[in-house]
Amino acid sequence: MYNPATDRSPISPSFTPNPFDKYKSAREGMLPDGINGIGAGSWPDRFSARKKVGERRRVVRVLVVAFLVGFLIWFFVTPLNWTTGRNSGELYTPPATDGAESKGQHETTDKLNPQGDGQTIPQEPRGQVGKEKASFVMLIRNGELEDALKSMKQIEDRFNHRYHYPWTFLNDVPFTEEFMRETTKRASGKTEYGLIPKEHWSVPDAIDQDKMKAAMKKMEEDRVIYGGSLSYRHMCRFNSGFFWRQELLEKYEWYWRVEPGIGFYCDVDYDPFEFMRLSGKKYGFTITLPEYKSTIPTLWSQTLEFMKKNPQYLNSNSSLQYLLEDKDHGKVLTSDPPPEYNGCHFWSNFEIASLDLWRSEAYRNYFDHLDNAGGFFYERWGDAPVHSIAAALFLGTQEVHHFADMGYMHVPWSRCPQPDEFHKYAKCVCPFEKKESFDLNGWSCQPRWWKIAGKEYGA
Ligand SMILES: Nc1nc2c(ncn2[C@@H]2O[C@H](COP(=O)(O)OP(=O)(O)O)[C@@H](O)[C@H]2O)c(=O)[nH]1
Ligand SMILES: [Mg+2]
Repeated sequence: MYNPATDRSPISPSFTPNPFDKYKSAREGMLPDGINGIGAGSWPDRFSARKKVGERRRVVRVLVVAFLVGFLIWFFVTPLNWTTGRNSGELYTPPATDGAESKGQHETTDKLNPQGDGQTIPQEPRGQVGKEKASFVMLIRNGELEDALKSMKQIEDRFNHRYHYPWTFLNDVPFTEEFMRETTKRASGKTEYGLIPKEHWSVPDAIDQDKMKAAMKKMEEDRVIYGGSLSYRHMCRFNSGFFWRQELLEKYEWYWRVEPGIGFYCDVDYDPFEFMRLSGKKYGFTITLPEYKSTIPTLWSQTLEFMKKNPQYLNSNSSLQYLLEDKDHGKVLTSDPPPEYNGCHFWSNFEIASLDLWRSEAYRNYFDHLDNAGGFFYERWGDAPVHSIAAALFLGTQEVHHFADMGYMHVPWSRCPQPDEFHKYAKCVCPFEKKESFDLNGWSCQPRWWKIAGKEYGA
């Protein structure tokens, strides 16, 4: 089986010699001293030697020198032409913001405009090297551009500059031209920008708005995190039930969720999408922790109700024990009294996962059940516990993967691999002591995960 830890390619087996050395020895003696400063021998020696050269050889030498000088002039004067030559026909014109948006989606930015009317951005060819049908996905506001670029820079430098996977950006309002231009510049793969359809980002008719507002007010008074925010509720419901239904994502099988302002601390010198496919994984995470119970008072009872009606969706090799207060509970949900949820979830601001997991009948039905129950608005259900409960119940434990080799930070928690080898081979630069890694924090659900899934190398 593919193991990124042991199967990783050897890093820097030896230093490559300075590539210019071979040119240096070839040039030695060819040009008189002073032209490039690396000629051998003293000038008088060479002068006396030249006196012995016949008239014909002298002419040949003059021609060679003239050719070389001409070549050097051409070489240094024309680089700009080279650049435009490479880019001509590949200029990006930012999409017009008027009628150009079709079906709620922005134009894709890999459209080329050789005339370059309006503001143009030269682009390198953006051919994908990675073989999987996969994309980065970032739900983001225009105002978070700086933090988006920080996240992208790290993911590109640590991984994607070798694979050129595309980036898909989603927003509930149109992206600004600046946002599209700057993120396109930062991506090594194609970029696409989607405007979320209104029905994926609004309060459903069935929701009693007065009841919702009263609940939000109460949660705000109780200082529940994001308790009074309607946009946060839209975001959580969207990430639970709709991001994977966006038209731009239809062509993909895998996604890597990226949030603005994250830290990504180690090289990834293999393709995690390919790894997921080859090893039969469906959901990958880096950090696991308990949810604030005040945001999900009835999420678990609704889940039990759904599972009672649909027992066929419980995987025979589920990760149920990871979710339960009583770690010795076993693999049944129908006990009396019913098992209690401990709040553990995979932190969904990072996810590498299969889109088919969310497209499955089990998950669609689960989401519909939760949506009808109204807890995204009357409470403040997060997409993280919703995704995690589904992944833990519907998938086999072996289909869920902890990316133990990845160093990751989303405020306020961060983790890094523990073994020194990872810091050496994957060039991890973690801005904290290894012992500060969240996996070792008393709040982390990682030990629970390790107990049922075993420790991955690198943890
Ligand atoms: N377009 C858009 N994106 C949002 C909105 N609210 C949150 N997001 C995005 O959703 C993700 C999660 O939101 P964030 O504020 O980071 O929540 P936290 O990580 O739970 O603190 C981030 O990628 C945000 O950029 C919103 O109202 N509109
Ligand atoms: Mg965030």
